[in-house]
Amino acid sequence: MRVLIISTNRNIYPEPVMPAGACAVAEAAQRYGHDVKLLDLMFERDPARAVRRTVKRYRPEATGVSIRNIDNNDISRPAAFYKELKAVTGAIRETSGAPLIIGGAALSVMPRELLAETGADLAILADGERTFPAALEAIATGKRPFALKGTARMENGLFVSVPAMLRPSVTIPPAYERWLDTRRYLQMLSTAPVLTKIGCHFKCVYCTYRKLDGERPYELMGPAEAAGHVERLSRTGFRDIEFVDNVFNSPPGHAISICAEVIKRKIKARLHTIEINPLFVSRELVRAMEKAGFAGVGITAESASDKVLSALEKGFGAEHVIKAAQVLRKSSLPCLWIFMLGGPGETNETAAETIRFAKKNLKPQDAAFFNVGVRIYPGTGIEKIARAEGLLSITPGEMLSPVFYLSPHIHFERLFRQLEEEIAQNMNFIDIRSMQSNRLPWIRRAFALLGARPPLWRHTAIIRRWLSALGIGEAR
Ligand code: B12
Ligand code: SF4
Repeated sequence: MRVLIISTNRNIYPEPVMPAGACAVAEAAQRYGHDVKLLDLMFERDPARAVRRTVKRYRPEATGVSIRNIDNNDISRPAAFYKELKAVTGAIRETSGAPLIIGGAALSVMPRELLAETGADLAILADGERTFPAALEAIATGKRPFALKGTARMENGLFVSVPAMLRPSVTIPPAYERWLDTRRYLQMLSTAPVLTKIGCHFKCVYCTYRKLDGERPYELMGPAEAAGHVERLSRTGFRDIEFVDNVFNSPPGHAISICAEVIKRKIKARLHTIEINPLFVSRELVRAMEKAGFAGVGITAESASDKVLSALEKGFGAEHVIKAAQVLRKSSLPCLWIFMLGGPGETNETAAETIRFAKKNLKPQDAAFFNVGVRIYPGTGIEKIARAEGLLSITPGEMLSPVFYLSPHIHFERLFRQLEEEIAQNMNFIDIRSMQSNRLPWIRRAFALLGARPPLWRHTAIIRRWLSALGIGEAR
């Protein structure tokens, strides 16, 4: 069958991310013997036109649409990416009568709403590498793919889903260069994604990952296989490789054994992860990550206040955050400390505690990112809290448009003022406005041309000083 996969993500903030899921699904369909084409809309000027042109030329017998982001989780300048979908699915419908199937990380967060929004025939929940080829098989043999496990559809305006019973397999990193114009991504300092597990044992109150990965134990890729993928990618021109696991260091032995395998094979790659949990930061892990070649790690602390961490149900407390900082201070790993202010239990005092922690504990080569407000998605614990506190009254169906939790115990103007002052005084502090700044794309290109390597946040202080010196203010 001729199968067209369209990756709809066009968001270039904080960096354009290679569509790992869309490529993996394309590669899986090809393994099952289909003729597959992938249209990546990331750098297309006119996405609807590109879709129409490709569909007319390729005449797909089935089209898969990959949806990564619903919105940008930015309370100050929310971007509702889901609104761009209708133009894409409309262009497909205008030019093709073939079945339209949707999938992707965003879809698994709000399948009902995205099915309604796109008018697709079928949605594939979570793992696409087995279910998508199974759906294609059903279509090719004239069967209706609706009974397949792990799918959903709208029937007479009602949402009907068949829960997944299959244990999903950990995604094999695709050969990105076969599917994408990877040069464009590398010019913007993007990294090549590798997934080494599914699942997370934490239960953070705002998290959607359980909806994506379900309630199940970890599904781990063996260290030799994971290191083998890193080696292959590094040999095919991807020097910067990012582990996109929910939490890279959980279970901790998994991360350490992958590092050990990378060290054993002497793989010359620069490794990255944005998800290190403070609870499992140990000397052993940090030493292994240094030796394996990690160029930068994100520490998802969220807060340094016990009260807030407990309300967020993070599964660790301020003592673990402090202990992680002590261990990391003795290492050479550059860290991006990630904080989320304004969640349940937050007050101006607890926010000040977190900012004080960052000022005291960051190494000179570290940066701190402060986000304010927590995006509420249907089915999460924070949705329940917001409803119980009378802060949320809209229906789940209306929650595609970004809606945020803001603690009723905090004076927000005061918080924003304080954050503004701290950012002005600490050149390695940033907030979401820096991550979404329209200067960021050209800063990325300029740094790439100057030979800089990811992660860009390592250069936060330099960038901010340059922007000030050039008289164009902060990275906003
Ligand atoms: C790592 C990660 C990042 C890294 C990416 C690094 C990199 N080099 O790729 C960074 C930190 C940069 C990042 C940034 C952002 N992220 Co992010 N990220 C993730 C994370 C943890 C993993 C994504 C990943 O690569 N998974 C591995 C791939 C293989 O899985 P997949 O894409 O889901 O694909 C599978 C299925 O979805 C399905 N599938 C995919 N496509 C298709 C197509 C078809 C046709 C079918 C049938 C199936 C199918 O099959 C695939 C294989 O099984 C997810 C959470 C998660 N667990 O998914 C959030 C997640 C994707 N991110 C999210 C968001 C919001 C963002 C940001 C907007 C945040 C921000 N404010 O900046 C940005 C957007 C960046 C951009 N330019 O688009 C959301 C998106 C949904 C939403 N809430 O809108 C998620 C789901 C987290 C969440 N809060 O729920 N992110
Ligand atoms: S650690 Fe991350 S993936 Fe796991 S529940 Fe918390 S937010 Fe979700």
